[in-house]
Amino acid sequence: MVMAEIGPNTRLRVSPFYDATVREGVAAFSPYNSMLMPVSYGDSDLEYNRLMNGVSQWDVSVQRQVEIKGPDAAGLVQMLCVRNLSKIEVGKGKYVPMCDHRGVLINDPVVLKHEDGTFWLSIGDNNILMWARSIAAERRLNVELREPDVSPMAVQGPKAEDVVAAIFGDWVRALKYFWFAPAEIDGIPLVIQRSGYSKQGGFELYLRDSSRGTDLWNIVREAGHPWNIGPGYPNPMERIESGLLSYGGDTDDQTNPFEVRLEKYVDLEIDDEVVGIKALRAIKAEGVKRRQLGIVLKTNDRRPGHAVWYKIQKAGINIGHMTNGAWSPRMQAMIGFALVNVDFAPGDEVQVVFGTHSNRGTLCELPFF
Ligand code: THG
Repeated sequence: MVMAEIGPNTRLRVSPFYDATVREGVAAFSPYNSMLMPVSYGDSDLEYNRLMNGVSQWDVSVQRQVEIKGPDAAGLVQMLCVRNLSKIEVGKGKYVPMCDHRGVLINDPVVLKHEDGTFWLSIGDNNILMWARSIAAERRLNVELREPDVSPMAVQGPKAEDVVAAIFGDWVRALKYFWFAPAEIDGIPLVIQRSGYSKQGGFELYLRDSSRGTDLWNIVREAGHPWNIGPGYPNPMERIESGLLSYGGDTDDQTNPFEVRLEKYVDLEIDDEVVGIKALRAIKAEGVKRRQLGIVLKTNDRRPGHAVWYKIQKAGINIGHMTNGAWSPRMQAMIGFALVNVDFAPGDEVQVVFGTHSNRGTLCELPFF
């Protein structure tokens, strides 16, 4: 796609790490939550290898926070999420699907419980602050909703723990998956969580003072020098190999959690007042029509990222879409996610239509690794 520049405007929020990423040589951005997320620094193989074998630092401030506070906070968070959160602990995050009244997936945030009555939803790409406000108002709940001054930076890869421990101390090594704790460095307040959108391990540093973005970036960069740290981003090659879902990328306005492998995060037994739960029970009873599988293409052409979903056909009949794809260094093949009719199964040979020509491919189970 040929793109012109984005004109000056006040609707697009600038990341606190923007200057730092420009200095790192950011080569492309993707729009996300009315912000820009770096998605390339010009050498995708290097950026992939850094994540797989070393450590990379990512501007993921587009993962905005929705803060929910007050006497009814726990109640509202549960109404918004189709996973049972009655046992969520202070200091621990959980990955949770959110649905609308039709049972359609509208986000898949990480929920952080800071204390009784204070939560953050660390959201994917859409306006959950607006959604949460309207649910809270319609149900007359006693909560305060706002976006706090919080901007996550991810540090990901097998050496991420060494880097984060070099900055904050060895206590971070004891943080278990999705647990978080407050911390400070050079007067910069933040929250450190063992989390991040890759399967290579690492942390997310939730910056709590947007005036200190460049400072925090540079602290991580300096500390990571011995491990050859460099810039990265939620990496399409790694995340597709690892089977991580991209809400809005691999889902559309009809997709329910069962179709995209999120069933284990859905608790159908929870209270009827949870938005979408009745619809999900009905969908479950009826059976889903589509499901997400992997696909391996029989071509060695490395294709750029998807700007559209490509049709998948069997004997000339449409059976679904390839929603995203990337070159897989570990498979030495083009791989992707296929959202297909449930009549098709791993092992089936299909055709993917790319504009004027098509490629053969084989459906497979997810994750690839
Ligand atoms: N970190 C934080 N906020 C986020 C994301 C993140 N907000 C937007 C987006 N990413 C939300 N989507 C996801 C998707 C997957 C995961 C986290 C957020 C994830 N999944 C693991 C998996 O699927 O294996 C673990 C899930 C589990 O079993 O608990 O981590 O990345 N702060």
